[in-house]
Amino acid sequence: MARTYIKDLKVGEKVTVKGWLHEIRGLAKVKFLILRDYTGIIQCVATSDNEELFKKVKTLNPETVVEITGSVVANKIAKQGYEVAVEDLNILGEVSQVLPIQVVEKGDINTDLSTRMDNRFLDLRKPEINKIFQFRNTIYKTTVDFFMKNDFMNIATPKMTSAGVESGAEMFSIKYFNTKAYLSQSPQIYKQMMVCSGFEKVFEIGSIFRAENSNTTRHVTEFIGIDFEMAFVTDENELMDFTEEYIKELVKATKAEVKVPSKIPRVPFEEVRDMLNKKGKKITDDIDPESEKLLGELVLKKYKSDLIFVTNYPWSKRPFYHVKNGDGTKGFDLLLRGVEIATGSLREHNYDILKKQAEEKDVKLDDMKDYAVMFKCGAPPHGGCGLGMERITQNLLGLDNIREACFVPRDPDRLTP
Ligand code: AMO
Repeated sequence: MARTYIKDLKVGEKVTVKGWLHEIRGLAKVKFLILRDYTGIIQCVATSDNEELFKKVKTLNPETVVEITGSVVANKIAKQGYEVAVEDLNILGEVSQVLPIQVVEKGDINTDLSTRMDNRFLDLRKPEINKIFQFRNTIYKTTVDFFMKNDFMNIATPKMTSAGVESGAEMFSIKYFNTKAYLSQSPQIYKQMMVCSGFEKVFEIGSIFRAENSNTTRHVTEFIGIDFEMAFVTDENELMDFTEEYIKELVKATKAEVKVPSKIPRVPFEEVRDMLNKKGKKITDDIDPESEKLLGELVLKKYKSDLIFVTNYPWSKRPFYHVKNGDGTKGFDLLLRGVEIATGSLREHNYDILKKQAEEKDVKLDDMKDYAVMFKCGAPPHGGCGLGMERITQNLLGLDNIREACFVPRDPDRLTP
């Protein structure tokens, strides 16, 4: 018999449902098998009237994978108002050892994060954890739809590279035949290359690797970057307008509880520094995580917004490829409740200026031949932005730790499972 998904059950039908035994409850003569598939949860009832079946049911353990055939019958007491009266049951996947963690915990999840991540495939079976990834899936779909509808070309850039351009973001080295390569710390070079290749508007959703030995609630060593780059942009406000439109679509599609004003405030770094200094947080040329948190609170109070663009960061803290703007750059960070979720800028496309800026940062542009040549063969003015999928998921949902938003996280202490 063809399988019916739990979400499609209708009273009066004879069905075969398949899934995991979420819970087994029962009395001497009746057993309630709570079955879970990826569309929902349903109560299935087996009674001792069918002796052979009941004998089998009594041996079952939670998380066994089964196939149940029966009739969907109305029952006011059941959660959905109906249940499946079990007529036949087959075991498709046995549970033959003690589960390392429970899928159903009494009350809130109280298994510690590290044990949960050690047993992530079981942890992900928890309906409340599964929901995080349904949410993330909505972000993914909205992102693809948004860029496609705006005529962006989806690009795929190499993740094994010979060099990077993100100063401060350390790289993992790998053996590449007889030479050394690095895992990509950003598609920066290649998204600029694709713009210079004439695609004009490009985006990528791809893996990014950062060898940052920092154990925080917002850093992982591998994450999914949402990167875009656009040609013929001459003003960083255009980039912020576009980023803002994208974020608004995400908030709308996910129904995230985030305060977004009609226009997200754009506040120069200097003003932000003053706001924080007034509150006793002495910052000079960068905002530390503690100050970012306070900033989130100040912004909410002052602008009634959970989001803020901080513009014109000091040049000393920005990469060489940003367009300079006095002592700062024509770039921005987007902060959500104080946590950075995006960085973007206009890119310097004049070769001579770019070379000089690179020198200021001790970067030898001409050693990066494949990058440098693009600015001598007709590079359009351009700019772009990079966002972190897990940071967005974490902070739109208000999750304590970024690892909760990774299917299988990687951090300095975790290379398994
Ligand atoms: P940046 O280095 O700021 O900019 O990275 C862009 C965004 O990626 C996310 N992110 C991270 N997420 C999880 N763990 C990490 N260790 C981590 N590091 C960064 C953040 C961040 O805002 N090339 C530029 C982007 C550009 O200018 O287009 C870049 O890589 O959400």
